[in-house]
Amino acid sequence: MEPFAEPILVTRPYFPPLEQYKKELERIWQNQYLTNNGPLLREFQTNLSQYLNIPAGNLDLFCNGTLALEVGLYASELPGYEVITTPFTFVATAHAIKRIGAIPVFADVDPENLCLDPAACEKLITPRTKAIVPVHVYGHPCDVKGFEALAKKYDLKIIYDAAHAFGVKLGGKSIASYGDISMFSFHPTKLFHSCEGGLLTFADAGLQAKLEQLRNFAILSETQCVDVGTNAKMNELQAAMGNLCLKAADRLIAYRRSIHETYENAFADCKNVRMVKVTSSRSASKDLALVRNDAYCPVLFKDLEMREKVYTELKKYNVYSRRYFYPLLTDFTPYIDGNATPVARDAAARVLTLPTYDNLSLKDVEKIAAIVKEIAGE
Ligand code: T4K
Repeated sequence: MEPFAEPILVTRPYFPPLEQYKKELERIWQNQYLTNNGPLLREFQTNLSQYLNIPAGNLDLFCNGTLALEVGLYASELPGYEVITTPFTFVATAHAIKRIGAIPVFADVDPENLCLDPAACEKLITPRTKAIVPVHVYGHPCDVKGFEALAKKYDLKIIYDAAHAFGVKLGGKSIASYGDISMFSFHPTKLFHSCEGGLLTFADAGLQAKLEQLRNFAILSETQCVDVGTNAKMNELQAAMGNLCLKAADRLIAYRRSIHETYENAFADCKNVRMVKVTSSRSASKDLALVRNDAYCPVLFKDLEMREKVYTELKKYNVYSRRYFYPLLTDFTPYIDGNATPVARDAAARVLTLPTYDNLSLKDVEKIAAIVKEIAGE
């Protein structure tokens, strides 16, 4: 098979029509407001509230997902406590926990959809555990009922890292409605973005004022500072991009569905490669109706050797897949940990995320799948 003429990246950001963005820039120039709760940010907040069907008092915008999570964890009063999370995620999840002075404890994942496993978490709960941070990895829904049960039984906070899960619905409502807090990343590698950006949604509307304070240095006035805040504000250029991308979100999600389906069909009869399942048959939430977002296209190979071969050889065809998420966080210096997480370790060794984005044609997806099968064998 011939290599692609242009590089095929694991993802490429959606760019709204330039003319539309120029119009938004003109508004910013007229407003003479660039950041600090400007009018476009407030508009973006209203638009997201409508899109997600979450009251405007239950969400807040940030300059990126990492700081959003950090501020959400800090506001939940977790410093000094143990927080259980997954080692099979992007490193930002653990960084946010550690940077606020909490102690990340790593539990294993569900073998089917690779989300944190509530049963594995339960075994690690101690009197110092105050929260669990499950990740809806790849946009796959966690076992929200399982975590709800743990929260009740042990009086824990559940704070979802929903960085990948924009647009996902579960049980007829946004996935943002589950747990105490959810964090969404609006980084350009996500299917919905605002250049950089992050969103927190939260069950307790009383949290909003605290989050707004914390993301603005925790200053109340020119003469009052009440906590150790930070600067995590989203600016007007980000909000302008977010507003335009939101108009395209449903179409982008629908197109990713067709890309995912194209890979699914191509690998349906393969022994050496298979798609990771979106929902787990072991999940107590498996019967909740799911609207998926197909944010990523992760596949599992027979073993590490084969995954490495495919990852390397794809580059000869001008295809740049990524090993999201390899290595495990517990292999990184700050997080080396004594807990064994064999399911996560096995997945990290065998997983590869294949290209998916708006401008990738289905014909090209078929060709990528054919190349993968040629390298891995069927
Ligand atoms: N929690 C989870 C579970 C996350 O996955 C993330 C972020 C976070 C928390 C934190 O959220 P943020 O603070 O980021 O909002 C990327 C992203 O930087 C990161 O946002 C993301 N997860 C992670 C999974 O992936 P890299 O280092 O792999 O990105 P990079 O620069 O290699 O880009 C990937 C591909 O996209 C490349 O082939 C180039 C292409 N690309 C990228 C950008 C930014 C473009 O074509 N244009 C672009 O503008 O981390």
